[in-house]
Amino acid sequence: MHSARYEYDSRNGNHERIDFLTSKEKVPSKRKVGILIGVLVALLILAAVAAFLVWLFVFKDADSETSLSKQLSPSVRVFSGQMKLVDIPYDQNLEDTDSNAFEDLAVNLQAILEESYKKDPLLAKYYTTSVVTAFSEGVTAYYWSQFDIPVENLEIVPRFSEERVLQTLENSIKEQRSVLNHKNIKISKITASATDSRMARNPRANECFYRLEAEETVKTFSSPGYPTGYPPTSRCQWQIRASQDNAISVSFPFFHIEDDCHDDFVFIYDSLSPDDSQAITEKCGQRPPSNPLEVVSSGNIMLINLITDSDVQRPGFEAKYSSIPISKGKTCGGVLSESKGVFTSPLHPSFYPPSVDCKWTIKVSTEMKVRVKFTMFRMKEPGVDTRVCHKDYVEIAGTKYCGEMSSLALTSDTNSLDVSFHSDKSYTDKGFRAEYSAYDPADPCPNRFACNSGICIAKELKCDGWNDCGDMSDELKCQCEKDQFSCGNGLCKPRLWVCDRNNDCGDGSDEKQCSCEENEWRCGNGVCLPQEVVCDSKKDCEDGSDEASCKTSPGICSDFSFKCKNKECVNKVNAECDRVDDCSDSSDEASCDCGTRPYKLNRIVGGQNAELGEWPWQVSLHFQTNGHVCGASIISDRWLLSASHCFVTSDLANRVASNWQTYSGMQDQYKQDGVQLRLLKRIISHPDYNQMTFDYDIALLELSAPLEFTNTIQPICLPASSHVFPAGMSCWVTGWGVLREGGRKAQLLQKASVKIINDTVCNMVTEGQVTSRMLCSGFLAGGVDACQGDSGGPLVCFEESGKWFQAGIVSWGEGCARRNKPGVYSRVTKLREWIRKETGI
Ligand code: 4AZ
Repeated sequence: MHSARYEYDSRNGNHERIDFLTSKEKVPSKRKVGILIGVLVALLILAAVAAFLVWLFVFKDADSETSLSKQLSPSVRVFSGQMKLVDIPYDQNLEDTDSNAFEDLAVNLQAILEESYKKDPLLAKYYTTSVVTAFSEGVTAYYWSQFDIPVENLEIVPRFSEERVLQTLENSIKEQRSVLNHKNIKISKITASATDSRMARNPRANECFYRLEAEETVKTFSSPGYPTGYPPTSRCQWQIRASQDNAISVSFPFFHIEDDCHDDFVFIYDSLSPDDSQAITEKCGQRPPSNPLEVVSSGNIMLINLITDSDVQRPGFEAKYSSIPISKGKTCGGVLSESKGVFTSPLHPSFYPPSVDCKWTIKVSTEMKVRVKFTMFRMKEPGVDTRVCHKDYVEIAGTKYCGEMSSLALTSDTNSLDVSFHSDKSYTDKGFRAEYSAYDPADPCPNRFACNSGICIAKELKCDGWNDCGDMSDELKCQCEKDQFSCGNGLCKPRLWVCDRNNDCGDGSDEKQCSCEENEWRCGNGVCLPQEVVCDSKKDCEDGSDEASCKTSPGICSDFSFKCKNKECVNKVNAECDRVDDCSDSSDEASCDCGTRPYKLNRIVGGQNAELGEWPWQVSLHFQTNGHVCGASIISDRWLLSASHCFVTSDLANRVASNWQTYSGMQDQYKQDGVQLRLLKRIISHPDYNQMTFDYDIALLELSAPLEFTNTIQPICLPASSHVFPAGMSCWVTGWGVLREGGRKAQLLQKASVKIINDTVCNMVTEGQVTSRMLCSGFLAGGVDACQGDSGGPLVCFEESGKWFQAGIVSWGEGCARRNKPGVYSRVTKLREWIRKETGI
């Protein structure tokens, strides 16, 4: 650095004079400089204060206005559709976007579109461009048009309606037909739908744009970057064509796109333009191999779009495509005259094609009637009122059915029944599978009870307090038995459920005449306490029910508080992993990578076979060469949770870790795909496990090598010891245990929905054999339960947070699925601290 002024005069190239100050000159100026600096600093401060005040009162508001307008962005409105051209011979070259034929016709049509928009002042003002993207036989041209509305005119966006655009185009076509038009091009029909601007692509730009020819032999294509991951801002399009009289079938054996459809999605059209009125489906998320996406077009064209906008990279998809005769997707219906059989929507379980109508006439012998039961029914379409079903539907006896239905069974009035199926031009789905049978009206359900809905159920299920028919007909006109309560609405419910604070009758009558006064609280065990005991952060009821559902009592620690890592207490029900930071150190939201299933699953009606990936924490424990013996659950990549009674038996070999094999990711005992075998390093049985009473029936299994989490292998969330699983909550138990008492073990993983049973009731029905380390779950009516071989497996409950938590471990019960003998489970919340102590989890 120089200590003198040194400047260069660029004009004359001479150096200016350099003055070195002598030390003598410097001394007297020191005070002067000091004063000068002081004055300067004071002035600067004054100026800064003034500037701040001026900004505060004059510019600040204006400034925030400009920053607001900065947040707004111009609106891009895109409409797409197709036009039918008259008197133009179809030239194969039109399929090639680089050909002159394509270019000529496209340019002319684009000009016609532009001229049409000019006839509407609003559209004319903001019109930017039109692009013809394809032609197909007919001749049909596919196009999109774009309008850009600047920030200052955003208020007019709502006026850019589909109707306005379509009306303008239709009027213009009419006029042109009567007068002369561009190069004698006649347009007979035009459509226009509002379209996501991300799907408006120029095929000549060629970037991630593919033209495919579907043939009889199956070919494949995949998303960019598959399987490593697609780029974060992909705008890809696949135009698929097949020869005349053929339709296009596309299936996705692998499909894994981001879960949030706003960011990333695949949109499939029964057209060559992204025209919503001809959408087949929009999908995102991940699909298991058992539920692949399979779509079929109605004609010989299809458009597939992949739009990605999220930073989270997913593998993408692999697709197989081929042509199938159009008739294949439309052959359906006919006369069914066997005494029983099955029929399905076209191409089921693939999506049915758009624009199909079928009618089945089921005809059985004259003295019989027809029963139809849908074992799967899914005809969902966005924006459809399922009471009206104005789009796709199944029609039986004048009633239309659509949407997703878990149970649909119908009977005929005569020996014949017509079933019609209709799919319109847009959105298709998996359709249905139906079983029909002939029945004798004099004895519709031999040795069984006939529901009004037409189905037959076991006689014992009549008047048992449960809606087994699905239409309540098995619970009406019941003579309640001695051990049953007669509800106001005519239902019978077990007496034990009266005053258990669950509205079991449905009309509240079982909870009405409970003995507590109005200003009193009734504990789960029937004891009445003053209302003030509720949420006072003290456990007043024996079962803690007075504190179980309190929102907050800040700072106070009780047995019902969630304890943060920093020892803070949160008095909120089930605070852990609910996506809200309740602890100041966020420890309630730490370790929450659990309890989710990556696969989007099929929902098949009825049947208790679990699907692959439905219970990804379920483990099968095999002992020596005996095959499956017990269940377990994954709680981390190194630890499994199971029941002590699987290991602590009279046979000491059961306690030896090396005698066991653990299979994770399994669904079918005979299939090894995606299954991870791990041996055990250590078995830790609870030291207080009691072989007589099954108290503390819990064991931790340390794996010899860590698991690799996949779509079918995931840990379950362990509840905090303060977690509440209220009585009446529906949870699920899973396992390969025997299908009935003394029966065979299951080959496929089974699932059963069971309800958490009130502790008092649990204690009564087990004659006092349950300890506080146990809970009951199931149905007092019987029929659904865990059984031998399910032991050690998990009882899991889905929480509002969107995660699954393990409430219990299958432990014991008197027989299986017996009336008034629910399953007994080890209560995980009570054993939570022991798990933490042993594993650090
Ligand atoms: C068992 O033997 C067993 N009904 C497991 C569960 C139940 C009964 C028996 C519950 O492993």
